Amino acid sequence: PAPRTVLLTGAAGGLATLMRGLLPRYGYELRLLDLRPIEGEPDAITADLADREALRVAVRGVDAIMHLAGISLESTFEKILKENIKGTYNLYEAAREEGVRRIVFASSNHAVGFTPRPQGDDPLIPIDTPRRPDTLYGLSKSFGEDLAQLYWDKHGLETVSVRIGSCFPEPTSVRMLSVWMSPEDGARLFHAALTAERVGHTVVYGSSANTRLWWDLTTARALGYEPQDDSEPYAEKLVAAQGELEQGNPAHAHLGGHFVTDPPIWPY
Ligand code: NAI
Ligand code: 15L
Repeated sequence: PAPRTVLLTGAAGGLATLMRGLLPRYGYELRLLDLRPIEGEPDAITADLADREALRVAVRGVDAIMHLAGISLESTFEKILKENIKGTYNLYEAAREEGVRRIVFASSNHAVGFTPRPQGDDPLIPIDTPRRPDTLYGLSKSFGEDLAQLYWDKHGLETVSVRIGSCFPEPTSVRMLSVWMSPEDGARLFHAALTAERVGHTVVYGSSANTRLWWDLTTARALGYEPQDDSEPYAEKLVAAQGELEQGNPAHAHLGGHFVTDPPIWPY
């Protein structure tokens, strides 16, 4: 049966707020969880991923989990360890203990961010390209993907790991013309990830059908995802303001963009 009740972690965040507006039209009942209270959502669960007992109660009886909670940019190792590594582990343990069958994990392009971007006639980056995190943040997403694989192999808990590009209402940089996922396509992809049959652990890139796309959407399409949007209408304005990506500029030469060259955040 198609999942209906979905626990959305990180529900106060930017991406989850977009999805809270779009997913109900696919028939989902969303149970919300975040560290922060959510205005206008008195039933939302205010809990920390560190609280194992609260997580067990939160996941009890849901058909699936969309795991978006965590730190969404580079941070210190201590914070990444607590929120993204231990937090994701705690959620998987709660899901295993309560018999939840599927998780959709918000991975990130930064798990492979040090991969050189395709230029000219280069082929699109395949989903099985070796992981090359560009940050401790990207490393934590790499951990999440491996955790998902372990829980599938050992416990039969399914995951779709979505290496999201940039899911915002509009692309705001020339790089984003390649990696953008429109919110509507995001909802399409999450819906496909929640409903496709027998996914085991499937890893997909999350983006729209951009003219300047850098990576291969085959595994996402195999879930039934059919992207409808393309960032190209935004290109003229963005390129006029920022110029095309420069060859030989390391911040322009990799999938992860400036995450590759940003200085580490200390204490590393
Ligand atoms: P965000 O930072 O706006 O939202 C994250 C939410 O998680 C926040 O509301 C925060 O309070 C919550 N959170 C953090 N630690 C928590 C904890 N210990 N317990 C409970 N809640 C906690 O980030 P955004 O942009 O909404 O991203 C959502 C997820 O998608 C993140 O995991 C991010 O890494 C991933 N992602 C997002 C992309 C995007 O384009 N927005 C791109 C790639 C990945
Ligand atoms: C991410 O993983 C971040 O969570 C998001 O805020 C954007 O920076 C995105 O990647 C990106 O690569 O643009």
